[in-house]
Amino acid sequence: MDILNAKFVKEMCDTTANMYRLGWDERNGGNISYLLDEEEVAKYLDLSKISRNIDMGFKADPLIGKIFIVTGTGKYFKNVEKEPENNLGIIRIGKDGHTAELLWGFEDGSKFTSELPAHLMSHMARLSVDPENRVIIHSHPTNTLAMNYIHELDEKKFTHTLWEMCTECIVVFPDGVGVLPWMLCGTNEIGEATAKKMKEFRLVVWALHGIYGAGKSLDETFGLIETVEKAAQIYMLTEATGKERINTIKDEDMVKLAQYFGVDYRRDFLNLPGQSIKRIS
Ligand code: 2HA
Ligand code: ZN
Repeated sequence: MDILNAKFVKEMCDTTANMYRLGWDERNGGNISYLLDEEEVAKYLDLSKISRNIDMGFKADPLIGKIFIVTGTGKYFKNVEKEPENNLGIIRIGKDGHTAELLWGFEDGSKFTSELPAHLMSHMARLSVDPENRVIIHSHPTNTLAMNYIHELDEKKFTHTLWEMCTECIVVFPDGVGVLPWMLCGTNEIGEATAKKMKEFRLVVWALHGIYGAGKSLDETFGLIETVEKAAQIYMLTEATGKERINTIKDEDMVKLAQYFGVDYRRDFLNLPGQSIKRIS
């Protein structure tokens, strides 16, 4: 079977194309990694054939034998749909824990995203708290980034403002948004810091750079980032009027939403008495 017809390749093409058209992933901005089911990949590829071994520069022992489809370094989301075989690659984490075995893709000689440490370390962190996690997406969504320049970069305050901007925000990301200070990207250090946040949050802002999202599917993860970006857009649009926001969703209303939809939200991110405990459960 032709791998270009595989659902996971098509989904990667669709997601990168959507993100590019939304203006979130200029030039080579953004990267995606998606943990695949070995049996599904075996329908398209001979898993004993390794086209290249590439050192990752860090250890990912808990992921040994796991297979990911990932975007390539220096590649443009704009071009993934046209040439998936050059812009995407399928890698398996080798037995030594630090080699990526290339099973397909990167046919022009390129390799996986420079943000592989942040991706794989985030996969390990999310899988340790949610065995169903499959996807990590990094992106540079415009309004989320703009908001970084004018809003305090405090996790509680940043999350609270986003929750206030759209009624459904607290339902979509009840665990809130983690925030990392500006750090050098592409390094193991930012990878480790991101993964630490990912134990608590499915969304992590990289200050003045972009955002990381984690989820069970490409759709779910994209939807998380899309919802943050929509809230940030409302924030930026209302800020730009120079007028005071005289109507806001109140903390009491957020509690009603969380209770009605049955979500386990960050109580300590609201400003209500008796809400200092982190979780309902
Ligand atoms: O891969 O977005 O953070 C390009 C980036 C790096
Ligand atoms: Zn980036």
